[in-house]
Amino acid sequence: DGQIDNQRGALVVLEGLDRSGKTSQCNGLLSFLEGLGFSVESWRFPDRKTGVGEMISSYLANKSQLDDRAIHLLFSANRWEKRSLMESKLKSGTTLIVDRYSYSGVAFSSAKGLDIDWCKAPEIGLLAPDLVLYLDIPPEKAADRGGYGVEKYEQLEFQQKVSQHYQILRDDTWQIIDACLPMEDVEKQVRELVLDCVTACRNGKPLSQLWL
Ligand code: NYM
Repeated sequence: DGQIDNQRGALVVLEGLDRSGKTSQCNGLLSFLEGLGFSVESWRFPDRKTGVGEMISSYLANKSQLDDRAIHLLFSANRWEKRSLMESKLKSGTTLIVDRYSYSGVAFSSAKGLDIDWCKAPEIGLLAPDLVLYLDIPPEKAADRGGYGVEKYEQLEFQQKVSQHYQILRDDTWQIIDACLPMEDVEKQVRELVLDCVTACRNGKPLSQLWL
């Protein structure tokens, strides 16, 4: 219809512990929405392809050491360097499916003991997701799923702390999905929630900013 130019895309974020199934769900959503004819892209943070992303990647691989606050700010900077592209994509009608965002940033860093408000501060002003799908899985179950890799943070005890810190960040954009259900059931719930969200955004739901 004639309004198509004004219809914005939705900012959909998937969050959850390592091994909660986020990446599979992101891939599934991308092809589902493409199949329905929507303009859609799948993004992830950290975006390891930028200069900042390379520093993050080296830190996660234990190839470099960084102060806890320094790495926190790099994760945040990695989102800031993509902010304007994110906004223009959304405004031109493209829906973004994003694997991790500011909630990972705050949950992982505050799980190390950093103050939560300090962790949130650099995220203020980034675009707020229209929908956060939290794939909820007990840390022990996530650990059973083929085990963790060798990157930093991929240990059960730390993931238990991250899980607790995620809970503090829940807000009304969150939908909690039981990630222990069979994958098809998770996928079905994810699709329904995302379709509703995409529709709301097309119908004029305004874009907002984080944590103001
Ligand atoms: N991570 C991710 C953070 O600590 N802060 C952040 O802001 C983001 C986006 O990086 N264990 C952590 C969570 C993961 C790790 O993510 C790499 P992935 O999704 O495994 O590439």
